[in-house]
Amino acid sequence: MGYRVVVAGATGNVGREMLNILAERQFPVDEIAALASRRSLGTEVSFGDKTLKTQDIEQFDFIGWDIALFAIGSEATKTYAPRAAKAGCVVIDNSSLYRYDPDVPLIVPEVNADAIEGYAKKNIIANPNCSTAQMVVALKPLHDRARIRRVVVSTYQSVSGAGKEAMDELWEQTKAIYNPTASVPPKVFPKQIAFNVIPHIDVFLDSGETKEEWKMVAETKKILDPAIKVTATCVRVPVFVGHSEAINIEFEENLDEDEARDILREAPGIMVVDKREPGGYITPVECVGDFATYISRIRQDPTIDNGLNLWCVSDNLRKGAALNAVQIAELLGNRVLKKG
Ligand code: 11C
Repeated sequence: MGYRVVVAGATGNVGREMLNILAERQFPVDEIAALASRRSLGTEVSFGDKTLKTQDIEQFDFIGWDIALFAIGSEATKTYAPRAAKAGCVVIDNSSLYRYDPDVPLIVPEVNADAIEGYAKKNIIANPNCSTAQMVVALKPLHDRARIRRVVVSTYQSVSGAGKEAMDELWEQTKAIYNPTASVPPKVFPKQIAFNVIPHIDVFLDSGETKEEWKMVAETKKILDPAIKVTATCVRVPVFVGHSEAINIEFEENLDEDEARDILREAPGIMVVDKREPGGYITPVECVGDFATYISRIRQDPTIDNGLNLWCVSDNLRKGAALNAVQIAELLGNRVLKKG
């Protein structure tokens, strides 16, 4: 016997990946419902070798459904997550709405799987922001060995994190660069993204940091350790899929680069590609469609005591969103619901 599973937001970048990954990982599904807003109704989506017709989320009755994977943004989540949760369906939510709620666990299974026990307070589990998910996968095994004091991270985030229209904007602007009669002014992004980089993701806060940067701080503390200090600069780059991060870590104890490399090689969810030669590292185009978080360029930071630098790349639609959500569903199934 398997589960009755709902994917809400099934026509979006993340929703489609949720369906792909449920099928790829052979999640024990008895029945699946693909939900969309009225605007996208009638759109068909793939689930393995099947095609699903989307159903109207507004009309959907969640009673009798076990798990709902939500990728519909905070506003719509506010309406539909409590409705699903109240009907007895456990919501795994990809929006930021519940991430900082003390009664909702925020989970990256490689890091804090035991937090799943807290799901029942609201019947909701939160999925982290993509830039946080891949970073905490990399930090966790190193923190276990040498205790992390401070992290300085700069991100290089792909446009798919901002949705399908953002991907179209990069594509159209790139083509227009070669066509002097065409012009594609910025719409989704505040400045031209083609052949450019933009040091701004999400809204600005009074502190001067952006919400994306704040999320990396708050979520790392909730998932991994509230004592870790994090400072982030989040940058949008003209890459379609795959977020990259340059991470500088200061530890309490000494950890040399060779031991760090060995620890990371053994850690769950991580692939180390770290040859000190041209091309001996991973770039975002190479991680697309993969489950792993890739680590390269592991090296000592000689400017501080106990410092290490590394380069971390992952598919933001997968580990950063849909894969992590499906891994949470697997965890919930194995530890709590026990049907599969
Ligand atoms: C981006 N990280 O790349 C964002 C997308 O809080 O789930 C995901 C936003 C979030 O634009």
